[in-house]
Amino acid sequence: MKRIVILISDRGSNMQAIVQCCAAEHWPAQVVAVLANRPDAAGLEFAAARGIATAVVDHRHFPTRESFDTALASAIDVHQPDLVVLAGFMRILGEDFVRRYAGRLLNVHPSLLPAFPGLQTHRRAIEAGCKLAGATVHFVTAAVDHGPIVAQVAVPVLADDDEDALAARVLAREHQLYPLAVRWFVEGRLRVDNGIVTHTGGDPQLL
Ligand code: NHR
Repeated sequence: MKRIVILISDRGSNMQAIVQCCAAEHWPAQVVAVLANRPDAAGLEFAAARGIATAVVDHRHFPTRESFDTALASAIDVHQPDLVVLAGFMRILGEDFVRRYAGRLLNVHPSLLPAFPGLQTHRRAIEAGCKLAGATVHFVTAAVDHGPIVAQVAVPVLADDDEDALAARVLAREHQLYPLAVRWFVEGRLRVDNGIVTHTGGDPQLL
């Protein structure tokens, strides 16, 4: 059984989707812990109610990013994960942290990367007049939102969309995309060559 640790900052709706799919689809994996950088992250209750270990590493209690990263890594390593999943985790992680979990650290970002990395991605897509938006699951590297792309999903941008409307349309598809990508990882179906990720069974990596 592969051991998954999920990091959240708030509701962790993608965490919830992964926990539910993992159980319902009998993945060879278990979500062993959900960790948050905020004590009020609502997703902690969801996890605790399902018997999943939870912990908070509050970034505000650390004087530097490095000391936060070190404490977070210690809290993660207690659970000996095979995979660490960022699910709406909102703190940029430093080089040492990323190196420690290289090749076993995933994120979902709500844009069609490499377009619109970083924050306020939906607003920027609308302002640019994009007709297509979406979400990307990628391996996490030191360059934020620039790691090897595992899978993507596309949605239309509609003429009267505001940020919230577009965000909701993208998020609904993230809840399909992210569990699928995590499942591929725990089933050992992903290969990375020169920064290009392929599904070894040839499954489509665009939903
Ligand atoms: N860390 C690394 N090294 N690489 C990535 O690809 C990362 C990462 C940490 C988080 C998620 C990402 C997203 O999906 C993610 C990818 C937050 C910020 C940010 O600017 C940027 C990207 C992402 C998440 N955070 C501010 C900071 O100073 C804090 C913002 C806040 O607390 O609301 O860390 O979008």
